[in-house]
Amino acid sequence: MNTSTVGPATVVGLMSDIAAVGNDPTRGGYSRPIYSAADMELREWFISEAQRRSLDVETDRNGIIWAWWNPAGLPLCDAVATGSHLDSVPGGGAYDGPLGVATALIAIDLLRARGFVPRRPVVLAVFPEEEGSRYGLACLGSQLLTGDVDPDRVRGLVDSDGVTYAELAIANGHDPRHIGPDPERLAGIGVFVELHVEQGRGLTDLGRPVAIGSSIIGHGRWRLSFNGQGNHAGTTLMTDRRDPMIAAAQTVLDVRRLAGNHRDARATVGKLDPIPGGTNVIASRVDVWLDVRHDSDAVVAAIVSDIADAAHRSGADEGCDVTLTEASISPTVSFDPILRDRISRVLPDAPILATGAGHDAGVLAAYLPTAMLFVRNPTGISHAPQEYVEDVDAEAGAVALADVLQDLSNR
Ligand code: HGY
Ligand code: MN
Ligand code: MN
Repeated sequence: MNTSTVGPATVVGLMSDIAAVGNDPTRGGYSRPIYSAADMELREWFISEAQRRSLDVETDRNGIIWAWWNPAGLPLCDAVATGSHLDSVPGGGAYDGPLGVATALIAIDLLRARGFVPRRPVVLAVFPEEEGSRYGLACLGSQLLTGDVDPDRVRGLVDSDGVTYAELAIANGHDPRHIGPDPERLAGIGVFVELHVEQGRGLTDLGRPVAIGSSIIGHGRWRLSFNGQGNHAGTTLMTDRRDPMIAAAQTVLDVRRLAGNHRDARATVGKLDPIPGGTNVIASRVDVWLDVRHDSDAVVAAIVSDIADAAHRSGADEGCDVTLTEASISPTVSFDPILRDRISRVLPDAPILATGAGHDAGVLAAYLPTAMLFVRNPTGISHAPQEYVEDVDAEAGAVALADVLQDLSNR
């Protein structure tokens, strides 16, 4: 509940209301995986804030929360949608996701204060598991909605504790048998605009508070598994080892080297999991998660192929076998140019910026006109506690989103 009792609600006020939810004392920042206590608390927070605003709130079979503002009682079609996600990466920043959700709520307040009555229904959406932190599949909720991911595959996804998505869904009141494409709901959305903290320094360098998105570079996630021979750290001579950690370590270095062969490519190993993971134990297996991005999908494929070849060579040198599994892949997305230009007319001072970060908007863009707004992040850092938005820019984002929603829902 917005604790600021004086004056109208603000983005800063809403963000401060959730500032203590999901703090991660070990990693710093926030850890809010799907359906964790923190995620559930944020979902409840959103629902109560939406209900306080007399929005009609529902949670669909994919766990997406929809909050309708439809004061004219119009048919729920050709809706103007906005929103984002509430889940986070491990140790993530405060703004990645929640800024777009909080700003959407305040944009409705601003439109009401203007006395504006939309001539299209407006709906706020909160998509679950955008980060894919628990099940490794980015934009899980929006991909279920669109049918971009197989529901059977999702039901069987297993988290690091061995909990399947189906078990988690049941534990949180959702029937996993019903997850999957929702063409009717998708057809009811006419346009989607996602506001998000900028995950870079573009706006800081340009000295502007808000930008319009042009595109999302292609990106994918893979898991490399190096299988060797587990053994005793003290009784196994160095010449008698098949140590997957050696091959994995060499591959991490090769990832950096091979990405450097392509201008503007990004390749990252942010997660490495030795099994069993004992200090005095030679690992039997090491899993390495790879994130590769580039605005050419062919370059992404080429880099992954080069990394896989290098990994197999390093594995062979160490007597280990190597498997590569694709977890998710998203092609480069260009947002609808007509919508982008229309929004640019509404926000003439907003520069047009590409992003290297994936978003639910990137999934929906294949099905309906979609746009993004970015809000300045002075540090340019994201997926880390140093992610930041100045108060004045947070409120500027709400005014910009309100202006865009007013233009789009005024017919
Ligand atoms: O990984 C991404 O680009 C996004 O933050 N999920
Ligand atoms: Mn993110
Ligand atoms: Mn995000």
